Amino acid sequence: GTKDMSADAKNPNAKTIEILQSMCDYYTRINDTWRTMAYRKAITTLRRQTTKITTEDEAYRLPNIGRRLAAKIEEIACTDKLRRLEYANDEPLDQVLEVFLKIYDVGTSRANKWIAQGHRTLDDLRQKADLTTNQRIGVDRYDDLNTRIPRAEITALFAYVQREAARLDPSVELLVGGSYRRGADSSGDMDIIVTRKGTVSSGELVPLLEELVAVLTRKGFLVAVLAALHAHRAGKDGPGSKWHGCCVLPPGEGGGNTSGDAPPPKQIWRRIDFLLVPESEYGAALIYFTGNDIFNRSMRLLASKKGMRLNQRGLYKEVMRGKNRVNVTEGELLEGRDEKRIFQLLGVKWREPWERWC
Ligand code: DCP
Ligand code: MG
Ligand code: MN
Repeated sequence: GTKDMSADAKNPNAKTIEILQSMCDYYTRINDTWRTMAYRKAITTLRRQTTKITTEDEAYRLPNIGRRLAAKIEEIACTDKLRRLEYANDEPLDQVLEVFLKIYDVGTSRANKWIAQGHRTLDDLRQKADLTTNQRIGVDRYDDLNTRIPRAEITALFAYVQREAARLDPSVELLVGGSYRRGADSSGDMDIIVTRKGTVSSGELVPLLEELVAVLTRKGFLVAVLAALHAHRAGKDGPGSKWHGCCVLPPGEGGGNTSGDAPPPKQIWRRIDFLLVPESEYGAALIYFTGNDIFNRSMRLLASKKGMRLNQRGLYKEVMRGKNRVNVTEGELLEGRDEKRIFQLLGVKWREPWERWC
């Protein structure tokens, strides 16, 4: 690590490079060739920069710098040191990072900040960290929310929701999208798409979902709110078009063990998402919320190659307007409500949901 020392000293990222170099030396010592290479490449990239890189996003946009390394670069730039280094000889911090990253709604930057503050276990976080309401749920229900949901349980949970929804409004239509619709044996969460004939905006479904959430909460089915309807900004999806939370099947509904002397097993909290979709956008929303994400990306790419645009609301004809052909509107709507028709207009053979794994 002595090469280019004089040049590095003049580099705006000198301090960052120096610390990354010590990390690189450490990884060389413990024969972690993969990380050694990653650090070497990142250092080379930083040497070429003429401005100081201070944020994770900035670093991540550069060549050969991954998310984790980008977060480390931000940490160094902000604190002039890397906590990771202080523990490099005795703490398997990557394992801590792995644990923290599986907390609901926690990303690399948040997780690394906790590590930098000295937290090493979920108990540390529970007792000493400043957690948001959602992070606390994610920590307290860590095992639950990282346990996959068997298909049969989703079927049972959905039957419960559908029964209550039909009681409130017989004309509402519910469907489970996501990996369940793709035929998965188990899913990370349950994605319920809610629609009704004749609707043209998701707002029309908001009162119904508010009622449904209230009923399901009263009955003990919904046990936590992670994203409430009103918490969503009015954006492209329309105001309050989704609700995220947790649910369990109430005891006596096949959820708890009601026979025998043994205490009922503790219910596993399951992630549940409600997505409000007007009938006019149902087909496009079905494609989007069925996924998977790779399949969605390839459909969008195909659309753009054909001068069209696909999003979760519809398939549009691209209209280029204004200076520099900056596209100022969504373009002319070609199709929104019919899933099969969207495939047709894109000129691709229909694929059943279970054929959309990529
Ligand atoms: N989706 C997407 N891009 C994202 C996130 C989601 O296109 N970044 C779409 C495709 C997904 C669907 O939304 O299939 C539902 O998102 P989930 O995160 O619930 O993913 P899945 O249901 O596919 O998988 P899991 O079993 O983990 O829930
Ligand atoms: Mg899902
Ligand atoms: Mn989901």
